[in-house]
Amino acid sequence: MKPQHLLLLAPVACAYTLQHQQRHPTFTTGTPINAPRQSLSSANLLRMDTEVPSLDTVTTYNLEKTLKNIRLHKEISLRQAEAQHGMPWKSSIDPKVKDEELLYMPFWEWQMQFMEENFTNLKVVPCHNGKTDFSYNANEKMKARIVNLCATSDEYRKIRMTYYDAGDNTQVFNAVLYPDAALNLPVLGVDILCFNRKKYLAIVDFQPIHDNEEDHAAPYEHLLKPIKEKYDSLKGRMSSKFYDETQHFSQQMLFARFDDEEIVSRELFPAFQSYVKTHLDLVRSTERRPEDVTFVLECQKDYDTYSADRDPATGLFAAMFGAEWADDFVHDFLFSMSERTEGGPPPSMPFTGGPPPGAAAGQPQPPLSAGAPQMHSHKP
Ligand code: BLA
Repeated sequence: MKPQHLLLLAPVACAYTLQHQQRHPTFTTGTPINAPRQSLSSANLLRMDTEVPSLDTVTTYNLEKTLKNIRLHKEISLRQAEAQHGMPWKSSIDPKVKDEELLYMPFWEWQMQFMEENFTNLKVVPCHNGKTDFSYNANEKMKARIVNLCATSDEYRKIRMTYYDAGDNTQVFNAVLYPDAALNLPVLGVDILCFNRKKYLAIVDFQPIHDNEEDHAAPYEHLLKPIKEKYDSLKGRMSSKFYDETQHFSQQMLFARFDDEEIVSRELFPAFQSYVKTHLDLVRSTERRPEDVTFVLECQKDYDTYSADRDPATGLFAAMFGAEWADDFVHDFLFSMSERTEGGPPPSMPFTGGPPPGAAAGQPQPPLSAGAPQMHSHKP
């Protein structure tokens, strides 16, 4: 989270900031503690957007927790936030699509219901970076639209969900759940895509925040193994085109490229449900260690930076919604603790989506956009 994320919550953020500044005079850019009152003006708050470096992760975490407990706005429920953009949609933005228009909407709907029924103190968080509202975007001409929801609960520091609908061309459901930072546990990641109604890609994983499983608060791969064993079509291996399978991916990742849509309802949906439930069980059964917060946040931040640098979707979003929106979306919404590469190139790779034939389970498989130039150069 960057200072600009707090702009929506400006009055309280500011009050808290000033109070905090008095205790920790080095907190911001060196503004004198007894700076004139004009530092409270909205003009100054907006200047924070460009002039103040990112808050440190622990300060941000504490700030978020404080803000969470203060009723600033009229709080809206998860269902109200969902309904703001007419979700769950019943038909595609592309009128040409006929059957099963929104292939992955049942994933969204089930997760919403599961969260409502099982998460404690579930609250909506604005999808905003102070400049752009990321909750919805559309390219009417290209017949593509995206909807995003962000929330928090006692169990999860950040929950985000995305549905991308571009008719038969592309359907995506993407979600990440970050455990509360007092829990040194893997992040739950979901990326499920369909291209041209022919090629399907699915990844669901407890994404490690450390190189070794044993460095987490509890081992977890043994919980996933019996689930994965039941689903033969989800035992594939990712390529090395975008990510490194040894970093932030577990041995028990569900991974599949396939061309038979039946697999979605027969295997992927129940497997996804089991992984989500098992993740919540893990979160619930793990003891909180407040002394781990700083460390865990740093690890989640590394995960964000790694993911933002490599996210193949940046090209897709740049093509549909413009390079600037895409870059901000990736760094300020999807992976909001990520550090941007200084002077890095703006996202420009057009998304090709040209699907390869399916490959056998257990073998690394080429990406759908094989041959396209890599988007982001990795940070040094
Ligand atoms: C691959 N994910 C991809 C690709 C796209 C997306 C376009 C490349 C497809 C290809 O050409 O083969 C799409 N990623 C998205 C979208 C969003 C996004 C639309 O973040 C955001 C809304 N990706 C994740 C998460 C995981 C993940 C949380 O965002 C982990 C579960 C995994 N996506 C993942 C992997 C690949 C991938 C591992 C590469 C597969 C491969 O190289 O074989």
